[in-house]
Amino acid sequence: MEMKFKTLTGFIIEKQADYPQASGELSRLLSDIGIAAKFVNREINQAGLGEVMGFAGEVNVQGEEQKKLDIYANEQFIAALKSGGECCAIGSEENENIIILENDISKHGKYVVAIDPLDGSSNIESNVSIGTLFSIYRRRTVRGPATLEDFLQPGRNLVASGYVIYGSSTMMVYTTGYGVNGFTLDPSVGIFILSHPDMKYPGTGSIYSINEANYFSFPEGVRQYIRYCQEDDLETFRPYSTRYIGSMVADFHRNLIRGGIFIYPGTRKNKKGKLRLIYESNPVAFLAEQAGGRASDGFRRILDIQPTTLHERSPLFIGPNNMVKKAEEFMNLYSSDFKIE
Ligand code: P6P
Repeated sequence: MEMKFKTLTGFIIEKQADYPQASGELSRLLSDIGIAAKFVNREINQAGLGEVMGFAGEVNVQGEEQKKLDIYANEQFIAALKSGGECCAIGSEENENIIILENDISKHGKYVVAIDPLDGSSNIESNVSIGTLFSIYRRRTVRGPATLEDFLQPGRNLVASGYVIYGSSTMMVYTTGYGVNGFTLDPSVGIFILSHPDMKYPGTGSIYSINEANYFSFPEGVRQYIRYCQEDDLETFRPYSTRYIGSMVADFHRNLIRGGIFIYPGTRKNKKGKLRLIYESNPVAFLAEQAGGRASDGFRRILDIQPTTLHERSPLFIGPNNMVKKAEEFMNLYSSDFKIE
């Protein structure tokens, strides 16, 4: 009897021929991420039950209280990447400095991985979907341990990126530059199954996602765009619907499927906004472009931004092409002083 579905592992191997210099290392790396995701998924599903909930009493580099699941997720992805041997260093939201993997099999790894192990974790108690974000680069340094230089690459150098969303079902969505594919975890057998082949933004969208509580600190271009979204115009499906859950992976995933723009802009106080360029904006920007969409900081393509530090922030405007372009029009018209060179 023939299996009627494709598993993540089978799909990765099948698509391996797409990768230049395909030698299986990237396939192994993606599989390692899938394995760690299953362990994190199990803990999240039990979080409401066990003593795993609640604060771990430690604080991460962002100065935020760390929940135990943050730490657990970080440890799981580090362990999986260490054991796989394809990755020689990790940059994580939970660690101030990069983690060099110097065990015998990892130190020769060709890739470095940037991760946000559990984005949106403040939503854990309210059972809102949360996610893991990952970005995979080829290391730039040629000998010795990896360095920060291996992570300070513009997103256009990404070899692969993706996320795991832990929600009503758990999915892994990723791209290697040849389209976006989504896999749903069948927890009864512990395998990810291809459920969303070749994901693309719908032709146009009618959702806008932004934390409007910050309205009065937004640039005028963002305020004008919000008013544009709220105007009556049947031809352009306005007023749009506003949807914002405060968990970027969940907001991005819904907007990718139903068609919508997500904006986390800079404000007068924080011109670079809140989201982190290397392990939050870049991975979803790669996915968005591969799904026929667009991602910018309101002016510049996200994937062209040259990072200067591991945890630097960037404003994020991401979604269907026409929606992001419209928002950029308002930014150029009203808020060119927010341009970051
Ligand atoms: P705010 C979660 O903490 C996060 O980093 C993203 O997942 C989310 O989009 C954003 O912050 C929400 O931030 O300021 O709207 O609560």
